[in-house]
Amino acid sequence: MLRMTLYSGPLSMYGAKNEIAALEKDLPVDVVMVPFTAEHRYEPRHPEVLRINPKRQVPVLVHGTVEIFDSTQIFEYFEKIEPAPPLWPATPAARARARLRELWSDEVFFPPVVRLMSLQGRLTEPAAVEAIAEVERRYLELEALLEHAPFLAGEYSYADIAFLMAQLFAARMSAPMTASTPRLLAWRETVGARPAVSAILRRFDATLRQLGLPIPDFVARAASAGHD
Ligand SMILES: N[C@@H](CCC(=O)N[C@@H](CS)C(=O)NCC(=O)O)C(=O)O
Repeated sequence: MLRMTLYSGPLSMYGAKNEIAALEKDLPVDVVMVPFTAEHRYEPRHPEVLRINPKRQVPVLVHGTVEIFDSTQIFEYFEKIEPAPPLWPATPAARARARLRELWSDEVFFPPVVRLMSLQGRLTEPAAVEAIAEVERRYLELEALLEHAPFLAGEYSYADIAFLMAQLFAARMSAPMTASTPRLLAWRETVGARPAVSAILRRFDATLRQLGLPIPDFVARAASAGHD
């Protein structure tokens, strides 16, 4: 298969979703890390990102003449060009549920985490307290879901990859999962132990360390497990 280029960022949650999926499917992907600093964030934007994505965001994928953006669109492309191992369930109903759960992660779970990004250091303010409470309610929803299945949508799928990354950012933003959701904690251990996932967690550990940013404990554990 022709090699492809994935433009991602060292701390891009959405790019990391695609990096994990590429590793799971052993796809011939070269990852290009766009410039990112704590001070200037994604400025200056990578020229290929500016050319291909009108939203000026990573991830962006180039595969021959195919140029696409958005992590979920890239998941769909990966699944078509390399169906094995499958990362969407087989039946239409199960697949629809998994797709919805993947969307839920980015568009329902994540918005309060985004709000928390500008509220760090002001966590006792009502807006922050409400955002953390909303994240905690979402964790409880998933805890109930995991009573019936080991993964978020039946078998391990893109839905698990998306939520693994989203909850990592929630943990970084002072809204971590806790002992009140034991099934969810066990789910994270299982997903985090997958080679494709732990490779990316180790990368996050190194980047956070380099930038002098706090490292969620499960990320540090995954990194130290990789060095045993
Ligand atoms: N829905 C998009 C979100 C992409 C996104 O928010 N990317 C972030 C990095 S994780 C970014 O490029 N942010 C810079 C910006 O929005 O200016 C996806 O799933 O790819």
